[in-house]
Amino acid sequence: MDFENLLFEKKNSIGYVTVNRPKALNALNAATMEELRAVFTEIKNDAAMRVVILTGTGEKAFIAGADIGEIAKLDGESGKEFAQRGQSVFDLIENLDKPVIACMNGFALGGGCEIALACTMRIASDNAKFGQPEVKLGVIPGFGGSQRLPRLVGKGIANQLLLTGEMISAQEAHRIGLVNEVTTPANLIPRAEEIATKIIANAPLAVQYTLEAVNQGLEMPLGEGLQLEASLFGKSCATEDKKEGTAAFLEKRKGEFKGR
Ligand code: CO8
Repeated sequence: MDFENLLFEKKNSIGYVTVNRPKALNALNAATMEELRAVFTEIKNDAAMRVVILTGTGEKAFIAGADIGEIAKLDGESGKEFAQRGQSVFDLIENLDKPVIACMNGFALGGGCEIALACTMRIASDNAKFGQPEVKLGVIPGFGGSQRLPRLVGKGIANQLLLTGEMISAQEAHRIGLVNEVTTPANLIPRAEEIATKIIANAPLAVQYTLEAVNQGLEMPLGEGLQLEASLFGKSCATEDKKEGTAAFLEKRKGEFKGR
């Protein structure tokens, strides 16, 4: 599939998705959002792709937000519709059944921070900057920021970021738990590949069920979440890979997983 605003590559079971609108600091216009929907749908349906690395072209920006030129034209009705359409793309990323690692290599603002919040984990280069500056434009986050940010960093810190619109450094983002790790720009993709390789060595269905347990469980009261965990644990016990994984341990060898 060819894209105008994305680069897409597959290598060693990893899908590399790069938002590629450097002239607009990789801002997400409607066309890019639809391309993201298409590429993540393709990745979801491709069992050979196990982990996704999402980043932005260049060293200045991961994604500097939704395209402000397009936001300027929205009215009440089209704004709601635009937000819902964008949210459905980010929901697809969050519920892909495969880990998506956001590699934040520069400005991650507004919709750029929100897409990363929908990813499974976030790694930042030490020059990255984060923020939800929507209030400075007279709007609020529309791609999940008001919901996912407080769930990740807590209500008080999220409120401060959402209400001031201030940018924070990668170090501060790490301190508040917005990003998992901070590294140098040169090490950003290699570090994500290291994490991806570790995940890919594990049993594919166990990885998928773990994502389901965490994503769905966080939406439930603890008791229901524990029931969900027990039933997914049961499903994992019924897999060939569980036989292989436990046998490999007992036989002191490395497990060879088949995703069955
Ligand atoms: N949209 C469109 N164009 C952008 C955007 C953007 N978000 N960000 C940067 N650009 C463009 C600039 O207009 C400029 O274009 P040109 O060269 O043609 O003038 C080019 O990228 C380079 O940017 P700057 O010259 O501004 O670069 P600086 O280094 O001076 O500043 C900043 C970098 C600080 C990142 C600055 O560009 C900036 O503040 N950008 C906007 C950041 C922002 O406010 N993002 C949030 C947008 S709102 C949002 O994401 C809401 C998401 C939910 C929407 C829900 C829909 C209903």
